[in-house]
Amino acid sequence: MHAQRHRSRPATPLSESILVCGDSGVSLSGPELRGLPAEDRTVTVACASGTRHTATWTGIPVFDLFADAGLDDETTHLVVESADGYRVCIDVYAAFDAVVAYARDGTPIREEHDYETRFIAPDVDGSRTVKGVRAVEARALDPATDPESLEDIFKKP
Ligand SMILES: Nc1nc2c(c(=O)[nH]1)N[C@H]1C(S)=C(S)[C@@H](COP(=O)(O)O)O[C@H]1N2
Ligand SMILES: [Mo]
Repeated sequence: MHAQRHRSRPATPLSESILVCGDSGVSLSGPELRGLPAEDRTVTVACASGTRHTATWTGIPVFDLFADAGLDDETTHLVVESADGYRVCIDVYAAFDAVVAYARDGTPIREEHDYETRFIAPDVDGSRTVKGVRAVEARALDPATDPESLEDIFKKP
């Protein structure tokens, strides 16, 4: 009987909301996020520091988050921010296949870490795969603006 407990896993609950800033600002609750259709992405997270691992992530395609907020045609970048202030700025083309993942190789991220979501994209450097996504903002950057000037990429102590 004990052995049957994990055979059918309930849908991953998500407790934290994500603020989506497009044409308007919309806060999507954990249950709302969990209700959106999910897709899988197999991605190698690789960083200059030497970190490298490959997994299949399950999550919501990032542009689907903008269904209610609305996404301007002029959008050039997505700014993705974590609760810890970690912030990245991603070219929309690089974000094309990005998901806000909540499971890694079938296991809810929360079961193994102190965060429950992660911005994951095949064409994005590992250092920009934000853990614990709190906000996603669409920006239309002037060509003279350096996207990195909007970032806050720091090493955890
Ligand atoms: N919120 C947040 N996300 C983060 C970081 C961070 O410090 N804070 N570090 C980044 C860096 S530099 C890397 S290499 C990867 C490490 O992910 P891993 O722990 O799964 O190897 O997470 C990225 N995402
Ligand atoms: Mo890193």
